[in-house]
Amino acid sequence: MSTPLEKWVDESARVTKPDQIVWCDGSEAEYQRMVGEMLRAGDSFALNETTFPNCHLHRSSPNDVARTEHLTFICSPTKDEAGPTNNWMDPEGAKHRVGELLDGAMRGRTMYVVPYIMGPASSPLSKIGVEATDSPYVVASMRIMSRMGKVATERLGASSDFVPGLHSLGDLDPLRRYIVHFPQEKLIWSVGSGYGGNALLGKKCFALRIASVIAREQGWMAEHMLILGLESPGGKVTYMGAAFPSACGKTNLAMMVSTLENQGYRVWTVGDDIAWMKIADDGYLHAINPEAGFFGVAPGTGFKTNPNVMGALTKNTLFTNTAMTAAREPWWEGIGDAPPAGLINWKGEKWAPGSGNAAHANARYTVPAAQTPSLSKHWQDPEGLPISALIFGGRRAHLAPLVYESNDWQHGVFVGAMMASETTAAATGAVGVCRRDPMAMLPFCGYNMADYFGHWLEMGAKLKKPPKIFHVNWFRKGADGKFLWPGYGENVRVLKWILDRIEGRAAATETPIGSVPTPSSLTLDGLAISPDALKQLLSVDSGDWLAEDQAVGEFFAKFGSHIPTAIVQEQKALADRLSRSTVATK
Ligand code: GTP
Ligand code: SPV
Ligand code: MN
Repeated sequence: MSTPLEKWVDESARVTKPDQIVWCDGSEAEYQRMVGEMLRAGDSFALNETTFPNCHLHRSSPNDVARTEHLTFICSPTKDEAGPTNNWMDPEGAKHRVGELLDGAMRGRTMYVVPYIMGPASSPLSKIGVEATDSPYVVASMRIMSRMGKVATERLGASSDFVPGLHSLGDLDPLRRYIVHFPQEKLIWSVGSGYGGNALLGKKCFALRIASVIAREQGWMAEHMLILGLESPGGKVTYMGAAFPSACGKTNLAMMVSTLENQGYRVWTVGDDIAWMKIADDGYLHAINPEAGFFGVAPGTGFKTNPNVMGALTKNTLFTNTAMTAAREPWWEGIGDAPPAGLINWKGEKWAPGSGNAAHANARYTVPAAQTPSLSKHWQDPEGLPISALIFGGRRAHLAPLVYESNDWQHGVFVGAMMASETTAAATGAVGVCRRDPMAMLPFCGYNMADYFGHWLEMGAKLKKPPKIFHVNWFRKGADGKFLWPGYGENVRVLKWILDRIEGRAAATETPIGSVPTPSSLTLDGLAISPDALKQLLSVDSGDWLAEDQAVGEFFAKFGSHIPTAIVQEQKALADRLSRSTVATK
Protein backbone atom coordinates (compact mmCIF):
# COMPACT_ATOMS: atom_id res chain seq x y z
CA MET A 1 0.00 0.00 0.00
CA SER A 2 1.43 3.34 -0.90
CA THR A 3 1.01 6.44 1.27
CA PRO A 4 -0.75 9.61 0.04
CA LEU A 5 2.69 11.19 -0.37
CA GLU A 6 4.00 8.26 -2.43
CA LYS A 7 0.89 8.45 -4.59
CA TRP A 8 1.35 12.17 -5.23
CA VAL A 9 5.04 11.74 -6.05
CA ASP A 10 4.11 8.92 -8.42
CA GLU A 11 1.54 11.06 -10.19
CA SER A 12 3.92 14.02 -10.40
CA ALA A 13 6.65 11.82 -11.87
CA ARG A 14 4.23 10.42 -14.44
CA VAL A 15 3.65 13.99 -15.62
CA THR A 16 7.18 15.40 -15.43
CA LYS A 17 9.04 12.17 -16.39
CA PRO A 18 12.33 12.60 -14.49
CA ASP A 19 15.22 10.19 -15.06
CA GLN A 20 15.31 9.43 -11.35
CA ILE A 21 13.63 10.35 -8.08
CA VAL A 22 15.63 11.24 -4.96
CA TRP A 23 13.94 11.48 -1.56
CA CYS A 24 15.66 14.15 0.54
CA ASP A 25 16.67 13.51 4.15
CA GLY A 26 17.87 17.01 5.04
CA SER A 27 21.38 15.90 6.03
CA GLU A 28 24.53 17.97 5.71
CA ALA A 29 25.94 15.36 3.30
CA GLU A 30 22.90 15.82 1.09
CA TYR A 31 23.35 19.62 1.19
CA GLN A 32 26.93 19.14 0.00
CA ARG A 33 25.70 16.88 -2.83
CA MET A 34 23.27 19.61 -3.91
CA VAL A 35 26.07 22.17 -3.85
CA GLY A 36 28.16 19.76 -5.91
CA GLU A 37 25.38 19.62 -8.52
CA MET A 38 25.13 23.42 -8.53
CA LEU A 39 28.89 23.82 -9.02
CA ARG A 40 28.86 21.29 -11.86
CA ALA A 41 26.01 23.15 -13.56
CA GLY A 42 28.33 26.16 -13.81
CA ASP A 43 25.87 28.69 -12.33
CA SER A 44 27.26 28.50 -8.79
CA PHE A 45 30.63 29.14 -7.21
CA ALA A 46 32.35 28.30 -3.94
CA LEU A 47 33.33 31.47 -2.06
CA ASN A 48 36.54 32.12 -0.11
CA GLU A 49 36.97 29.13 2.18
CA THR A 50 38.85 31.06 4.85
CA THR A 51 36.64 34.13 5.20
CA PHE A 52 33.34 32.59 4.02
CA PRO A 53 33.50 28.87 4.84
CA ASN A 54 30.77 26.74 3.24
CA CYS A 55 29.38 29.79 1.43
CA HIS A 56 28.32 29.76 -2.21
CA LEU A 57 27.22 32.19 -4.86
CA HIS A 58 24.43 31.23 -7.22
CA ARG A 59 23.68 33.23 -10.37
CA SER A 60 20.14 32.84 -11.58
CA SER A 61 19.11 33.34 -15.17
CA PRO A 62 19.16 37.14 -15.88
CA ASN A 63 15.45 37.03 -16.76
CA ASP A 64 14.66 35.24 -13.49
CA VAL A 65 15.73 37.51 -10.66
CA ALA A 66 12.55 38.35 -8.73
CA ARG A 67 8.98 37.23 -8.13
CA THR A 68 6.77 37.65 -11.18
CA GLU A 69 3.38 38.76 -9.90
CA HIS A 70 1.77 38.93 -13.35
CA LEU A 71 2.51 35.20 -13.79
CA THR A 72 1.13 34.25 -10.37
CA PHE A 73 -2.45 32.96 -10.23
CA ILE A 74 -5.06 31.98 -7.67
CA CYS A 75 -7.10 29.18 -9.23
CA SER A 76 -10.26 29.14 -7.14
CA PRO A 77 -13.47 27.79 -8.72
CA THR A 78 -14.74 31.32 -9.36
CA LYS A 79 -13.01 34.60 -10.12
CA ASP A 80 -15.03 36.18 -7.35
CA GLU A 81 -13.33 33.97 -4.75
CA ALA A 82 -9.90 35.17 -5.91
CA GLY A 83 -11.15 38.76 -5.90
CA PRO A 84 -10.22 41.77 -8.02
CA THR A 85 -6.61 42.05 -6.74
CA ASN A 86 -5.51 38.53 -7.74
CA ASN A 87 -4.83 37.06 -11.16
CA TRP A 88 -7.29 34.23 -11.67
CA MET A 89 -7.44 31.16 -13.86
CA ASP A 90 -10.15 28.54 -13.55
CA PRO A 91 -8.68 25.40 -11.98
CA GLU A 92 -9.28 23.16 -14.98
CA GLY A 93 -7.85 25.67 -17.42
CA ALA A 94 -4.78 26.12 -15.21
CA LYS A 95 -4.27 22.35 -14.90
CA HIS A 96 -4.40 22.12 -18.66
CA ARG A 97 -2.18 25.09 -19.50
CA VAL A 98 0.45 24.53 -16.80
CA GLY A 99 0.15 20.74 -17.11
CA GLU A 100 1.33 21.02 -20.72
CA LEU A 101 4.44 22.86 -19.56
CA LEU A 102 5.10 20.32 -16.80
CA ASP A 103 4.63 17.40 -19.19
CA GLY A 104 8.07 15.85 -19.60
CA ALA A 105 9.70 18.91 -18.00
CA MET A 106 12.05 16.75 -15.88
CA ARG A 107 13.28 14.52 -18.70
CA GLY A 108 17.03 14.06 -18.27
CA ARG A 109 16.78 15.55 -14.78
CA THR A 110 16.37 14.33 -11.21
CA MET A 111 13.19 14.92 -9.25
CA TYR A 112 14.05 15.74 -5.67
CA VAL A 113 11.27 15.09 -3.18
CA VAL A 114 11.61 17.64 -0.38
CA PRO A 115 9.38 17.08 2.68
CA TYR A 116 9.46 20.06 5.03
CA ILE A 117 7.80 21.49 8.12
CA MET A 118 6.77 25.14 8.24
CA GLY A 119 7.14 26.04 11.90
CA PRO A 120 8.98 24.52 14.86
CA ALA A 121 9.00 20.71 14.63
CA SER A 122 7.07 20.33 17.89
CA SER A 123 4.56 23.15 17.41
CA PRO A 124 0.85 22.43 17.01
CA LEU A 125 0.72 25.47 14.69
CA SER A 126 3.23 23.98 12.26
CA LYS A 127 2.25 22.42 8.94
CA ILE A 128 3.86 20.06 6.50
CA GLY A 129 4.58 20.69 2.86
CA VAL A 130 6.29 18.59 0.23
CA GLU A 131 8.01 20.11 -2.77
CA ALA A 132 8.99 18.02 -5.76
CA THR A 133 11.60 19.98 -7.73
CA ASP A 134 14.26 19.51 -10.38
CA SER A 135 16.45 22.30 -8.97
CA PRO A 136 19.34 21.44 -6.59
CA TYR A 137 19.47 25.17 -5.70
CA VAL A 138 15.86 24.97 -4.50
CA VAL A 139 16.65 21.87 -2.43
CA ALA A 140 19.66 23.58 -0.83
CA SER A 141 17.61 26.73 -0.17
CA MET A 142 14.71 24.77 1.32
CA ARG A 143 17.15 23.08 3.70
CA ILE A 144 18.13 26.48 5.07
CA MET A 145 14.65 28.00 5.01
CA SER A 146 12.60 25.15 6.54
CA ARG A 147 12.87 22.09 8.78
CA MET A 148 13.49 19.78 5.87
CA GLY A 149 13.90 16.03 5.32
CA LYS A 150 13.71 13.26 7.90
CA VAL A 151 12.09 15.41 10.59
CA ALA A 152 9.20 16.17 8.23
CA THR A 153 8.90 12.65 6.82
CA GLU A 154 8.64 11.30 10.38
CA ARG A 155 6.04 13.85 11.43
CA LEU A 156 3.97 13.16 8.31
CA GLY A 157 4.01 9.36 8.46
CA ALA A 158 1.21 7.95 6.32
CA SER A 159 -0.97 11.04 6.75
CA SER A 160 -2.42 12.97 3.83
CA ASP A 161 -2.12 16.24 5.77
CA PHE A 162 0.50 18.02 3.66
CA VAL A 163 0.49 20.73 1.02
CA PRO A 164 2.03 19.39 -2.19
CA GLY A 165 4.00 21.69 -4.47
CA LEU A 166 5.29 20.61 -7.86
CA HIS A 167 8.13 22.72 -9.22
CA SER A 168 10.14 22.54 -12.41
CA LEU A 169 12.64 25.00 -13.83
CA GLY A 170 11.13 24.25 -17.23
CA ASP A 171 13.14 26.24 -19.76
CA LEU A 172 13.26 29.40 -17.58
CA ASP A 173 11.53 31.37 -20.30
CA PRO A 174 9.16 33.97 -18.78
CA LEU A 175 6.77 33.20 -21.64
CA ARG A 176 6.41 29.71 -20.23
CA ARG A 177 6.42 30.63 -16.53
CA TYR A 178 3.44 30.14 -14.21
CA ILE A 179 3.04 30.04 -10.45
CA VAL A 180 -0.44 28.66 -9.83
CA HIS A 181 -2.25 27.95 -6.59
CA PHE A 182 -5.29 25.73 -6.11
CA PRO A 183 -6.81 26.90 -2.82
CA GLN A 184 -9.58 24.26 -2.83
CA GLU A 185 -7.12 21.40 -3.30
CA LYS A 186 -4.36 23.12 -1.31
CA LEU A 187 -1.97 22.46 -4.17
CA ILE A 188 0.82 24.51 -5.81
CA TRP A 189 2.32 24.17 -9.30
CA SER A 190 5.25 26.29 -10.41
CA VAL A 191 7.13 26.12 -13.69
CA GLY A 192 9.69 28.25 -15.49
CA SER A 193 11.43 30.02 -12.60
CA GLY A 194 14.16 29.06 -10.15
CA TYR A 195 14.04 32.21 -8.08
CA GLY A 196 12.94 32.93 -4.51
CA GLY A 197 9.23 33.13 -3.88
CA ASN A 198 8.51 31.67 -7.32
CA ALA A 199 10.41 28.48 -6.59
CA LEU A 200 10.86 27.94 -2.83
CA LEU A 201 7.26 26.84 -2.53
CA GLY A 202 7.19 26.70 1.27
CA LYS A 203 7.57 30.47 1.49
CA LYS A 204 5.07 32.78 -0.21
CA CYS A 205 3.13 30.06 -2.08
CA PHE A 206 2.39 27.83 0.92
CA ALA A 207 3.06 29.91 4.05
CA LEU A 208 1.07 32.89 2.73
CA ARG A 209 -1.19 32.17 -0.27
CA ILE A 210 -2.37 28.65 0.64
CA ALA A 211 -1.96 29.21 4.40
CA SER A 212 -4.11 32.36 4.31
CA VAL A 213 -6.94 30.20 2.93
CA ILE A 214 -6.40 27.46 5.54
CA ALA A 215 -6.14 30.10 8.28
CA ARG A 216 -9.49 31.58 7.35
CA GLU A 217 -11.09 28.12 7.34
CA GLN A 218 -9.56 27.24 10.71
CA GLY A 219 -9.73 30.61 12.47
CA TRP A 220 -6.11 31.76 12.59
CA MET A 221 -3.97 34.20 10.61
CA ALA A 222 -1.14 33.82 8.08
CA GLU A 223 0.54 37.19 7.66
CA HIS A 224 3.43 38.81 5.79
CA MET A 225 4.99 39.90 9.06
CA LEU A 226 8.27 39.90 10.91
CA ILE A 227 8.14 39.02 14.60
CA LEU A 228 10.44 40.73 17.10
CA GLY A 229 10.83 41.04 20.83
CA LEU A 230 11.65 44.46 22.28
CA GLU A 231 13.54 44.11 25.53
CA SER A 232 13.12 47.03 27.91
CA PRO A 233 15.15 47.98 31.01
CA GLY A 234 14.66 45.27 33.61
CA GLY A 235 14.62 42.54 30.97
CA LYS A 236 10.94 42.34 30.08
CA VAL A 237 10.39 41.43 26.40
CA THR A 238 7.34 42.69 24.46
CA TYR A 239 6.57 40.94 21.18
CA MET A 240 5.44 42.79 18.07
CA GLY A 241 4.57 41.79 14.50
CA ALA A 242 5.12 44.12 11.55
CA ALA A 243 3.79 43.88 8.00
CA PHE A 244 5.77 45.83 5.40
CA PRO A 245 5.68 45.03 1.67
CA SER A 246 8.61 43.28 -0.01
CA ALA A 247 11.93 45.11 0.37
CA CYS A 248 10.44 47.67 2.78
CA GLY A 249 12.48 46.83 5.85
CA LYS A 250 11.14 43.71 7.63
CA THR A 251 14.43 41.84 7.87
CA ASN A 252 16.28 44.98 8.91
CA LEU A 253 13.80 45.84 11.65
CA ALA A 254 13.72 42.27 12.97
CA MET A 255 17.52 42.11 13.14
CA MET A 256 18.39 45.66 14.09
CA VAL A 257 21.16 46.65 16.44
CA SER A 258 19.34 49.08 18.71
CA THR A 259 20.93 52.48 19.17
CA LEU A 260 19.26 52.59 22.61
CA GLU A 261 21.06 49.50 23.90
CA ASN A 262 22.86 51.57 26.53
CA GLN A 263 19.42 52.54 27.89
CA GLY A 264 18.35 48.90 28.07
CA TYR A 265 16.36 48.60 24.82
CA ARG A 266 17.31 45.65 22.61
CA VAL A 267 15.65 43.88 19.74
CA TRP A 268 15.43 40.07 19.59
CA THR A 269 14.65 38.36 16.29
CA VAL A 270 11.88 35.77 16.07
CA GLY A 271 11.09 35.96 12.35
CA ASP A 272 11.76 38.29 9.41
CA ASP A 273 9.02 37.64 6.84
CA ILE A 274 6.05 35.49 7.82
CA ALA A 275 3.96 35.05 10.96
CA TRP A 276 1.34 32.40 11.67
CA MET A 277 -0.85 33.55 14.54
CA LYS A 278 -3.59 31.93 16.60
CA ILE A 279 -5.72 33.01 19.52
CA ALA A 280 -4.24 31.35 22.60
CA ASP A 281 -5.89 30.47 25.92
CA ASP A 282 -4.43 33.60 27.54
CA GLY A 283 -6.54 35.72 25.13
CA TYR A 284 -3.51 37.01 23.23
CA LEU A 285 -2.65 36.48 19.60
CA HIS A 286 0.33 34.10 19.60
CA ALA A 287 2.77 34.05 16.68
CA ILE A 288 5.22 31.53 15.31
CA ASN A 289 7.75 32.04 12.56
CA PRO A 290 7.12 29.21 10.08
CA GLU A 291 10.58 29.58 8.55
CA ALA A 292 14.01 28.38 9.72
CA GLY A 293 16.20 30.79 7.79
CA PHE A 294 16.28 34.27 6.33
CA PHE A 295 16.09 35.03 2.59
CA GLY A 296 17.13 38.66 2.84
CA VAL A 297 17.84 41.55 0.49
CA ALA A 298 21.63 42.00 0.25
CA PRO A 299 21.97 45.56 -1.18
CA GLY A 300 21.81 48.14 1.58
CA THR A 301 22.86 45.59 4.21
CA GLY A 302 26.20 46.66 5.69
CA PHE A 303 28.26 46.94 8.85
CA LYS A 304 26.83 50.39 9.47
CA THR A 305 23.17 49.64 8.76
CA ASN A 306 22.96 46.11 10.10
CA PRO A 307 25.94 44.49 11.84
CA ASN A 308 23.71 41.63 13.10
CA VAL A 309 22.93 40.44 9.60
CA MET A 310 26.52 40.92 8.48
CA GLY A 311 27.62 38.81 11.46
CA ALA A 312 25.28 36.03 10.38
CA LEU A 313 26.51 35.87 6.78
CA THR A 314 30.10 34.71 7.32
CA LYS A 315 29.47 30.94 7.00
CA ASN A 316 27.00 28.39 5.57
CA THR A 317 25.29 31.08 3.50
CA LEU A 318 23.96 30.85 -0.03
CA PHE A 319 24.23 34.14 -1.92
CA THR A 320 22.15 34.77 -5.03
CA ASN A 321 22.98 37.39 -7.67
CA THR A 322 25.47 39.33 -5.56
CA ALA A 323 28.76 40.47 -7.04
CA MET A 324 32.03 38.67 -6.19
CA THR A 325 35.42 40.20 -5.42
CA ALA A 326 38.79 38.99 -6.70
CA ALA A 327 39.23 37.36 -3.26
CA ARG A 328 36.00 35.39 -3.94
CA GLU A 329 34.04 37.25 -1.31
CA PRO A 330 30.45 38.40 -1.86
CA TRP A 331 29.95 42.11 -2.50
CA TRP A 332 27.00 44.44 -3.04
CA GLU A 333 26.07 48.11 -3.08
CA GLY A 334 25.73 49.42 0.48
CA ILE A 335 27.94 46.76 2.07
CA GLY A 336 30.08 49.61 3.38
CA ASP A 337 33.20 49.80 1.24
CA ALA A 338 33.84 51.10 -2.26
CA PRO A 339 33.75 48.57 -5.10
CA PRO A 340 37.12 46.79 -4.98
CA ALA A 341 39.28 46.29 -8.07
CA GLY A 342 38.60 43.08 -9.98
CA LEU A 343 34.91 42.94 -9.06
CA ILE A 344 32.72 40.50 -11.03
CA ASN A 345 29.08 41.58 -11.36
CA TRP A 346 26.01 39.44 -10.68
CA LYS A 347 25.95 38.24 -14.29
CA GLY A 348 29.56 37.05 -14.12
CA GLU A 349 31.02 39.95 -16.10
CA LYS A 350 33.94 42.19 -15.12
CA TRP A 351 32.48 45.22 -13.38
CA ALA A 352 33.69 48.72 -14.24
CA PRO A 353 32.65 52.07 -12.75
CA GLY A 354 29.70 53.38 -14.71
CA SER A 355 28.56 49.90 -15.79
CA GLY A 356 25.63 49.88 -13.38
CA ASN A 357 25.14 48.08 -10.10
CA ALA A 358 27.51 45.18 -9.50
CA ALA A 359 24.91 43.25 -7.49
CA HIS A 360 21.33 42.89 -8.67
CA ALA A 361 19.01 45.18 -6.68
CA ASN A 362 17.15 42.06 -5.50
CA ALA A 363 20.31 40.06 -4.75
CA ARG A 364 19.74 37.93 -1.65
CA TYR A 365 21.40 35.89 1.06
CA THR A 366 19.92 32.66 2.40
CA VAL A 367 21.16 32.05 5.92
CA PRO A 368 20.16 29.71 8.77
CA ALA A 369 18.27 31.61 11.49
CA ALA A 370 20.49 29.99 14.11
CA GLN A 371 23.45 32.07 12.90
CA THR A 372 21.78 35.37 13.76
CA PRO A 373 23.41 37.03 16.80
CA SER A 374 20.09 38.66 17.75
CA LEU A 375 18.02 35.45 17.59
CA SER A 376 15.51 35.25 20.46
CA LYS A 377 15.98 32.23 22.68
CA HIS A 378 12.21 31.75 22.41
CA TRP A 379 12.10 31.76 18.62
CA GLN A 380 11.00 28.13 18.46
CA ASP A 381 8.52 28.17 21.36
CA PRO A 382 5.86 25.71 20.19
CA GLU A 383 2.90 27.77 21.46
CA GLY A 384 4.20 30.93 19.80
CA LEU A 385 4.82 34.29 21.44
CA PRO A 386 2.13 36.71 22.69
CA ILE A 387 1.85 39.74 20.40
CA SER A 388 1.23 43.15 22.01
CA ALA A 389 1.48 45.32 18.90
CA LEU A 390 0.93 44.92 15.18
CA ILE A 391 2.65 47.44 12.95
CA PHE A 392 1.80 48.25 9.35
CA GLY A 393 4.13 50.26 7.15
CA GLY A 394 5.48 50.90 3.71
CA ARG A 395 7.49 53.23 1.56
CA ARG A 396 5.75 56.58 1.38
CA ALA A 397 7.93 59.47 0.26
CA HIS A 398 5.06 61.77 1.23
CA LEU A 399 1.93 61.68 3.37
CA ALA A 400 2.41 59.07 6.09
CA PRO A 401 3.99 60.23 9.36
CA LEU A 402 6.88 58.40 11.05
CA VAL A 403 4.40 56.59 13.30
CA TYR A 404 0.78 56.75 14.38
CA GLU A 405 -1.49 54.64 16.52
CA SER A 406 -4.94 53.48 15.51
CA ASN A 407 -7.91 54.04 17.78
CA ASP A 408 -8.96 50.41 18.20
CA TRP A 409 -8.88 47.05 16.40
CA GLN A 410 -11.50 47.94 13.79
CA HIS A 411 -9.81 51.24 12.97
CA GLY A 412 -6.48 49.39 12.93
CA VAL A 413 -7.81 46.90 10.39
CA PHE A 414 -8.85 49.87 8.24
CA VAL A 415 -5.35 51.35 8.60
CA GLY A 416 -3.95 48.05 7.30
CA ALA A 417 -6.56 47.81 4.55
CA MET A 418 -5.74 51.32 3.27
CA MET A 419 -1.97 50.70 3.16
CA ALA A 420 -0.03 51.74 0.09
CA SER A 421 3.65 51.54 -0.74
CA GLU A 422 6.11 52.27 -3.51
CA THR A 423 7.05 49.16 -5.50
CA THR A 424 10.56 47.66 -5.15
CA ALA A 425 12.93 45.33 -7.00
CA ALA A 426 11.58 42.32 -5.06
CA ALA A 427 9.09 41.82 -7.89
CA THR A 428 9.61 42.38 -11.60
CA GLY A 429 8.06 45.55 -13.05
CA ALA A 430 8.39 49.25 -12.41
CA VAL A 431 10.09 50.33 -9.16
CA GLY A 432 8.93 53.30 -7.08
CA VAL A 433 5.28 53.28 -8.17
CA CYS A 434 2.91 53.81 -5.28
CA ARG A 435 0.20 51.13 -5.17
CA ARG A 436 -2.37 49.93 -2.67
CA ASP A 437 -0.98 46.97 -0.76
CA PRO A 438 -3.37 46.07 2.08
CA MET A 439 -1.57 44.54 5.07
CA ALA A 440 1.44 44.03 2.70
CA MET A 441 -0.56 41.05 1.39
CA LEU A 442 -1.47 42.27 -2.12
CA PRO A 443 0.69 39.63 -3.87
CA PHE A 444 0.15 37.00 -1.17
CA CYS A 445 -3.53 36.74 -0.21
CA GLY A 446 -4.92 33.43 -1.51
CA TYR A 447 -8.54 34.61 -1.64
CA ASN A 448 -10.72 37.69 -2.01
CA MET A 449 -8.93 40.51 -0.20
CA ALA A 450 -12.21 42.01 1.08
CA ASP A 451 -13.12 38.68 2.71
CA TYR A 452 -9.65 38.77 4.21
CA PHE A 453 -10.50 42.14 5.81
CA GLY A 454 -13.62 40.43 7.14
CA HIS A 455 -11.47 37.67 8.63
CA TRP A 456 -9.33 40.27 10.40
CA LEU A 457 -12.47 41.84 11.89
CA GLU A 458 -13.72 38.44 13.08
CA MET A 459 -10.39 37.62 14.67
CA GLY A 460 -10.46 40.93 16.55
CA ALA A 461 -13.90 40.19 17.92
CA LYS A 462 -12.58 36.92 19.37
CA LEU A 463 -9.43 38.37 20.95
CA LYS A 464 -9.60 39.17 24.65
CA LYS A 465 -6.22 40.89 24.47
CA PRO A 466 -6.04 42.35 20.97
CA PRO A 467 -2.69 43.88 20.09
CA LYS A 468 -2.68 47.64 19.53
CA ILE A 469 -2.26 48.50 15.86
CA PHE A 470 0.24 51.09 14.59
CA HIS A 471 1.48 52.41 11.25
CA VAL A 472 5.08 53.45 10.55
CA ASN A 473 6.96 55.03 7.64
CA TRP A 474 10.77 55.12 7.63
CA PHE A 475 10.81 56.46 4.07
CA ARG A 476 9.31 59.96 4.20
CA LYS A 477 11.40 62.42 2.19
CA GLY A 478 12.12 66.11 2.61
CA ALA A 479 12.13 68.79 -0.08
CA ASP A 480 15.72 67.77 -0.96
CA GLY A 481 14.51 64.26 -1.87
CA LYS A 482 16.42 62.69 1.03
CA PHE A 483 14.99 60.45 3.74
CA LEU A 484 14.03 62.56 6.77
CA TRP A 485 14.53 59.67 9.19
CA PRO A 486 17.88 57.84 9.61
CA GLY A 487 16.18 54.44 9.86
CA TYR A 488 17.77 51.05 10.66
CA GLY A 489 18.99 50.90 14.31
CA GLU A 490 17.37 54.27 15.03
CA ASN A 491 13.96 52.72 14.39
CA VAL A 492 14.17 51.37 17.94
CA ARG A 493 13.12 54.87 19.04
CA VAL A 494 9.79 54.30 17.34
CA LEU A 495 9.49 50.80 18.82
CA LYS A 496 10.11 52.35 22.24
CA TRP A 497 7.31 54.89 21.65
CA ILE A 498 5.02 52.02 20.67
CA LEU A 499 5.93 50.18 23.87
CA ASP A 500 5.37 53.36 25.88
CA ARG A 501 1.90 53.69 24.32
CA ILE A 502 1.09 50.06 25.13
CA GLU A 503 2.11 50.70 28.73
CA GLY A 504 0.33 54.05 28.90
CA ARG A 505 3.42 56.26 29.28
CA ALA A 506 3.86 58.24 26.06
CA ALA A 507 1.99 61.38 25.05
CA ALA A 508 0.35 61.74 21.64
CA THR A 509 -1.51 64.28 19.57
CA GLU A 510 -4.88 63.10 18.35
CA THR A 511 -5.24 63.69 14.62
CA PRO A 512 -7.95 62.59 12.16
CA ILE A 513 -5.83 59.57 11.14
CA GLY A 514 -4.89 58.47 14.66
CA SER A 515 -2.50 59.35 17.50
CA VAL A 516 0.84 60.83 16.46
CA PRO A 517 3.74 61.31 18.91
CA THR A 518 4.26 64.71 20.45
CA PRO A 519 7.86 65.63 19.61
CA SER A 520 8.91 65.30 23.25
CA SER A 521 7.34 61.85 23.65
CA LEU A 522 9.98 60.36 21.33
CA THR A 523 13.35 59.45 22.86
CA LEU A 524 15.73 61.37 20.63
CA ASP A 525 18.85 61.82 22.76
CA GLY A 526 22.01 61.09 20.86
CA LEU A 527 20.26 61.57 17.54
CA ALA A 528 21.14 64.52 15.33
CA ILE A 529 17.80 65.42 13.83
CA SER A 530 16.64 68.99 13.25
CA PRO A 531 13.39 70.21 14.83
CA ASP A 532 12.20 70.99 11.32
CA ALA A 533 12.82 67.45 10.05
CA LEU A 534 11.00 66.11 13.09
CA LYS A 535 8.09 68.43 12.45
CA GLN A 536 7.85 67.21 8.87
CA LEU A 537 8.10 63.57 9.98
CA LEU A 538 5.19 63.97 12.38
CA SER A 539 2.98 66.21 10.25
CA VAL A 540 -0.47 65.14 9.06
CA ASP A 541 -1.81 67.16 6.14
CA SER A 542 -5.59 66.86 6.16
CA GLY A 543 -5.95 67.93 2.52
CA ASP A 544 -3.51 65.28 1.29
CA TRP A 545 -5.11 62.67 3.51
CA LEU A 546 -8.55 63.53 2.22
CA ALA A 547 -7.36 62.81 -1.33
CA GLU A 548 -5.81 59.57 -0.08
CA ASP A 549 -9.00 58.53 1.69
CA GLN A 550 -10.97 59.16 -1.49
CA ALA A 551 -8.58 56.90 -3.45
CA VAL A 552 -9.03 54.30 -0.72
CA GLY A 553 -12.81 54.54 -1.13
CA GLU A 554 -12.44 53.90 -4.86
CA PHE A 555 -10.18 50.94 -4.15
CA PHE A 556 -12.70 49.45 -1.72
CA ALA A 557 -15.50 49.92 -4.27
CA LYS A 558 -13.75 47.38 -6.55
CA PHE A 559 -14.70 44.65 -4.10
CA GLY A 560 -18.44 45.25 -4.46
CA SER A 561 -20.53 43.55 -1.81
CA HIS A 562 -17.52 41.66 -0.38
CA ILE A 563 -16.18 44.73 1.43
CA PRO A 564 -17.21 44.66 5.10
CA THR A 565 -19.55 47.48 6.13
CA ALA A 566 -17.33 48.29 9.11
CA ILE A 567 -14.42 49.01 6.78
CA VAL A 568 -16.50 51.29 4.56
CA GLN A 569 -17.75 53.06 7.68
CA GLU A 570 -14.17 53.63 8.83
CA GLN A 571 -13.31 55.08 5.42
CA LYS A 572 -16.26 57.48 5.57
CA ALA A 573 -15.59 58.39 9.20
CA LEU A 574 -12.04 59.32 8.28
CA ALA A 575 -13.31 61.53 5.45
CA ASP A 576 -15.61 63.27 7.96
CA ARG A 577 -12.83 63.84 10.50
CA LEU A 578 -10.52 65.16 7.78
CA SER A 579 -13.12 67.50 6.30
CA ARG A 580 -13.86 68.96 9.71
CA SER A 581 -10.17 69.46 10.38
CA THR A 582 -9.45 71.13 7.02
CA VAL A 583 -12.30 73.54 7.73
CA ALA A 584 -10.89 74.18 11.21
CA THR A 585 -7.41 75.00 9.91
CA LYS A 586 -8.64 77.31 7.15
P1 GTP B 1 11.60 41.19 1.67
O1 GTP B 1 12.62 40.21 2.14
O2 GTP B 1 11.58 41.38 0.20
O3 GTP B 1 10.24 40.90 2.19
O4 GTP B 1 12.10 42.64 2.21
P2 GTP B 1 12.14 43.22 3.70
O5 GTP B 1 10.82 43.81 4.02
O6 GTP B 1 12.69 42.20 4.61
O7 GTP B 1 13.15 44.45 3.54
P3 GTP B 1 14.68 44.59 4.02
O8 GTP B 1 14.81 44.71 5.49
O9 GTP B 1 15.49 43.55 3.36
O10 GTP B 1 15.03 46.00 3.39
C1 GTP B 1 14.89 46.26 2.01
C2 GTP B 1 15.74 47.43 1.62
O11 GTP B 1 15.36 48.58 2.37
C3 GTP B 1 17.22 47.20 1.89
O12 GTP B 1 17.96 47.78 0.84
C4 GTP B 1 17.46 47.94 3.17
O13 GTP B 1 18.78 48.39 3.29
C5 GTP B 1 16.45 49.10 3.09
N1 GTP B 1 15.98 49.50 4.44
C6 GTP B 1 15.58 48.68 5.44
N2 GTP B 1 15.27 49.38 6.55
C7 GTP B 1 15.45 50.68 6.25
C8 GTP B 1 15.29 51.90 6.98
O14 GTP B 1 14.90 51.92 8.15
N3 GTP B 1 15.57 53.05 6.32
C9 GTP B 1 16.01 53.05 5.02
N4 GTP B 1 16.27 54.22 4.46
N5 GTP B 1 16.18 51.93 4.30
C10 GTP B 1 15.90 50.75 4.89
C1 SPV C 1 9.47 39.06 -1.00
O1 SPV C 1 9.45 39.43 -2.18
O2 SPV C 1 8.64 39.47 -0.16
C2 SPV C 1 10.51 38.12 -0.54
C3 SPV C 1 11.35 37.52 -1.55
O3 SPV C 1 10.64 37.82 0.64
S1 SPV C 1 10.58 36.19 -2.29
O4 SPV C 1 10.86 34.99 -1.50
O5 SPV C 1 11.16 36.07 -3.63
O6 SPV C 1 9.15 36.38 -2.35
MN1 MN D 1 13.17 40.20 4.13
